[in-house]
Amino acid sequence: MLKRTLIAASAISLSAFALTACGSDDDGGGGAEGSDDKITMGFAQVGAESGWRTANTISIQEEAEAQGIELKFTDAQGKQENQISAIRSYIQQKVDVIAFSPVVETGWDAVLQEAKAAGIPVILTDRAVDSEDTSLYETFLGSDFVLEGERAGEWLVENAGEADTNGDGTINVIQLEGTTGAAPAIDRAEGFATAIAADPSIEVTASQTGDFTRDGGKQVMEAFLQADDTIDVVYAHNDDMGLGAIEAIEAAGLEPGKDIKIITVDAVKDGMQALADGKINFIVECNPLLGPQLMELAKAVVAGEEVEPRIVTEETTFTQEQAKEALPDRQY
Ligand code: GYE
Repeated sequence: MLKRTLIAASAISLSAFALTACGSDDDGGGGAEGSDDKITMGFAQVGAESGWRTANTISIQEEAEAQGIELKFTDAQGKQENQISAIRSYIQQKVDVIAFSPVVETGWDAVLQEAKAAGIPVILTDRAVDSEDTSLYETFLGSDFVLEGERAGEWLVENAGEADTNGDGTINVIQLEGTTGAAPAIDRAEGFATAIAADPSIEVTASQTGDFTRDGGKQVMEAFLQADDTIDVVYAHNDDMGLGAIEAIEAAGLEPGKDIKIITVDAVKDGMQALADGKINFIVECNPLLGPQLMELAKAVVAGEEVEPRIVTEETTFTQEQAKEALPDRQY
């Protein structure tokens, strides 16, 4: 019911926009051609922190082009305040639809209220917000990060014997967390903790953020290796941090994948190559190719159609053998 009223409200404001837009010169003519029906999307991206993010950005840009959607794109360089200003500027420019991938989960209500008051529909893509008011966005398209963490933990439970690399009967896990406060960091930690609770010999002995970057993963791992010589397993919330950890492990004279087992999330090409090479032991896939679904959703919400409030992307997992098979056809 509420949804219908909202859609009606945004339809009215869109047609008001069409009437006034010809006189507007505030966006250099971009989406302001009132007569043509090309959709303008404002997209506020997190940044360029990882291979996953690069693949996600390319997918969005290519698909906007392919589907004839005019894309205004900003890179927030990992800062929430930059994303908020980008969204405010899209509201001012009266785009038809705003999509964004929130850096962190909290602190979005005010700017989303502004978009709603302006009648501009918002689509969350990749990451969620923790707002109670679900009328502030049309839908959330992205992965189930809790499930991803569970898949990582279940693999470890099933392979606990071989993961006890120093054979002392306990499996000490180091966790490299994603960006603090980001949905995938929170949820991947939660899902993993739930799954490993099935085996009391598995314990997360240290956990710190590497900010989803290769460099962050490397630095945190260097510090952990100096402080602790009983590490059996690294669980990294993304491939890039796992790849950084591999560099630190090799620099310490140890063999990644053997002396220390490594589990990561994403399955981007570099991660898959390291998995096929035996340096990573297991990867949980997280699909970055959200462009096609996002553009379809954008068209639907702009047309005032009702869309599913939550769309979960389909994903799998990869062992070393499966990575060897999948690598030749891997797109990203
Ligand atoms: O796993 C990580 C990226 O939000 C799912 O962000 C995304 C995560 C992805 O930086 O590599």
